[in-house]
Amino acid sequence: MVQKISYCRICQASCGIIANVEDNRIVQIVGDADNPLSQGFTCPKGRRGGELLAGPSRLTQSLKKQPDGSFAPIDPLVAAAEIGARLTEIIGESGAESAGMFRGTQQAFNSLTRSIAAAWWKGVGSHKIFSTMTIDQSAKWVVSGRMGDYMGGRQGFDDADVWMLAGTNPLISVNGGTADGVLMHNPSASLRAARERGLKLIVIDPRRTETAYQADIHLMPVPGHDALIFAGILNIILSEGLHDREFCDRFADGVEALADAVASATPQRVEAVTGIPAGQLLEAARLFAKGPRGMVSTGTGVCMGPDSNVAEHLATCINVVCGRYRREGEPAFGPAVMMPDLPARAEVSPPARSWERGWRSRFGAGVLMGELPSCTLNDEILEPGEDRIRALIVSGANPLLAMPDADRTRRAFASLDLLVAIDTRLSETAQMADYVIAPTMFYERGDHTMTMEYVFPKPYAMATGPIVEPPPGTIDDWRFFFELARVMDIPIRVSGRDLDMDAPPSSETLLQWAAGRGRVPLAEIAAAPHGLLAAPRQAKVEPASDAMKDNRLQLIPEDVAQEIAAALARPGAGDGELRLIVRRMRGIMNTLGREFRDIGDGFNPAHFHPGDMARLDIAEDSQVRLTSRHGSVTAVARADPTLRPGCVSLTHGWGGLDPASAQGVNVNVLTGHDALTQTVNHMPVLTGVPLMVERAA
Ligand SMILES: Nc1nc2c(c(=O)[nH]1)N[C@H]1C(S)=C(S)[C@@H](COP(=O)(O)OP(=O)(O)OC[C@H]3O[C@@H](n4cnc5c(=O)[nH]c(N)nc54)[C@H](O)[C@@H]3O)O[C@H]1N2
Ligand SMILES: Nc1nc2c(c(=O)[nH]1)N[C@H]1C(S)=C(S)[C@@H](COP(=O)(O)OP(=O)(O)OC[C@H]3O[C@@H](n4cnc5c(=O)[nH]c(N)nc54)[C@H](O)[C@@H]3O)O[C@H]1N2
Ligand code: SF4
Ligand SMILES: [Mo]
Repeated sequence: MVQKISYCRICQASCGIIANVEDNRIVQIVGDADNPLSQGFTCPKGRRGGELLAGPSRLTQSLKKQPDGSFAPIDPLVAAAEIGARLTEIIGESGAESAGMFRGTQQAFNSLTRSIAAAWWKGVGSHKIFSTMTIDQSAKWVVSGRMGDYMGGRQGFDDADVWMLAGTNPLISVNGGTADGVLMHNPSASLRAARERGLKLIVIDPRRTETAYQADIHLMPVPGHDALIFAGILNIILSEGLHDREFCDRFADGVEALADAVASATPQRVEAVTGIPAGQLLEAARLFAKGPRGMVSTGTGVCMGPDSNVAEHLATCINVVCGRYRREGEPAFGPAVMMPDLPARAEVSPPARSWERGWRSRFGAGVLMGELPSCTLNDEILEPGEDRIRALIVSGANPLLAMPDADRTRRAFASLDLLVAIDTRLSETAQMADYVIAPTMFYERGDHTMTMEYVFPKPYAMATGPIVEPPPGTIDDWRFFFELARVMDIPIRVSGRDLDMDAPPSSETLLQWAAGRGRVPLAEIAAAPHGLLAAPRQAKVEPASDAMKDNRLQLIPEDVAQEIAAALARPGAGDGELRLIVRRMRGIMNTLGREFRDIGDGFNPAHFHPGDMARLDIAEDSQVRLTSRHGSVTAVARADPTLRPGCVSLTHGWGGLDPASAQGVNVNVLTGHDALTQTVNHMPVLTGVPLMVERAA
């Protein structure tokens, strides 16, 4: 048995690990205590990572769908040649826009795939590129696009006096919201330590989560009204004059108009709609405003609700009016080590509103951070039109379960002329595909943490080589895209270099080039086996540059003002109304990890407050029928006293193509496009969804 040092790539936390390897198999994974970022922490799914490589669900060869619907093995290079030829044919008939690409979470934790896939896609010339971000927290992109960004950096968690976590449960998700590395490693102990040094924690969550248990104030609202709650908090701060006037005068436009816009959100109104006692809201707003340091950060509970864009906008307004950013002369924070980075300056980068310029889809969607909203993908495939998507490449994603409106997604995918899934197992999406490409997995390939740097709490970097050999039939994700490009005669340019299409570089060379503009040479990073912490990039926040010094954050542009008014007028829940809310499981990463059958229940139960179960005469472990305006599923009921009454919490990522034999149910049968779908990012409502519940026969 040999011990190998590496890092886990199941999620963004990138925890350092030590693996015991025997006969090319990982038999045990433990946290690496010498890793300066994660310091020995791992989560249960990370410790089980080896099973994903060698377990029964692992695909070790690529597959091609046969006329009778079965799969037969195919060499990945032969598959690339056939797929490339078919794509060329479809594009020749219907134009470049008839090809689409969908990128998922597991594309993101692999430094080379995204850039090579993007370079290939540029040559394809289609705008139809989608990712899970627009069914996740793209409200953050929308806020930045409409408000602008302060470029001096956010205040940090380590020296904060107060922190507000809304709609995020980092003790399970290791994702403290706004990508600033809050509570990313050993979250439970880190939070306890922060509170011991005096941090005050405010949590807004309809469930008394693992995180909320540690809160000084836990606001437990009816789900789906975060916009009103944040408006209520702003109203208290601005009407009591608790805001940071100096920061506002220097960097923000529209403070008075914002105060007017939120004036109707009185503590009494917030209480009437959300059930948060008026006194508790006042206490939370004043505690946060007192600071003096610390931020509001939000997660999926806010970004997946109705009015998600304006809720996120108002949360950011709380940070702005309280001035919770690093000022000129304060210590700067920059996580970039291998990534090129902008210097921290006390200035504002103006709103870009990229979606208002350039190309627009026939469904009215503009381009947001280079991509189109995933909620429009089904229309792009199903609605007749000249640029209808006929061919779709799915990379590191399982949209059949992840996308809202599951039944329609399935119809859409079934109608494609070509569906290709690049996946390490026969996911639900792969099962429907014409070709399934079996890639290598983490621990079988070298990589570095470059693309994750922006979410790390410290300037940290690690490089790893492969620690086991990949199954012989597999191909690196990036290499498959390279092969498609070669077949389609598309040149690939990455890291400022044109690749020789007849002689692909090695992964090591590509990783080296990718990190070539970093401030620490890759050789130095690779020589630190446990990863390294870099010295701060820049000591202090610099003054504004001449070109940017007059820019200001736009707190309340016209479209935002209208959306605030609509959100604040939204009625509360009717008597006895139940609402579906989002939840994540410790042992599962979206749809990945269901193969660990002994983690959790092996399915996704529908959790109810015991009082609701009594009222509806639902027994523990009995079958219940959940019906929304989009569809119905039958799930197993479980009592969960941590929930606010009226909430039904059900994890996504379960269920399958055949409900009779699937583990759990697909919650996205209950979600979809409706009147509450957001402008700009077309974000659907995935939490706070009204439900009817009845006992199933
Ligand atoms: N174990 C595990 N970790 C994961 C993942 C996983 O699947 N499993 N997924 C990863 C991914 S892709 C992401 S995007 C992140 C997400 O990370 P988080 O955003 O932290 O996700 P959750 O832990 O579900 O926390 C969301 C919280 O919002 C609450 N909530 C529900 N509705 C509302 C509402 O209307 N208002 C408010 N204020 N709160 C509400 C829920 O009760 C829940 O506690 O996690 C990542 N980490
Ligand atoms: N109702 C509801 N829907 C949701 C959510 C919710 O909270 N509620 N959450 C949303 C969020 S935040 C997200 S991020 C999405 C997640 O949506 P996805 O990213 O589509 O979901 P995953 O299950 O993570 O899909 C990743 C796929 O990549 C495969 N994979 C693993 N390793 C590799 C690899 O090395 N290479 C390749 N090519 N493939 C690999 C896995 O087997 C898996 O099938 O779901 C969204 N959908
Ligand atoms: S939190 Fe868990 S899944 Fe994420 S990187 Fe760490 S060990 Fe892996
Ligand atoms: Mo996500």
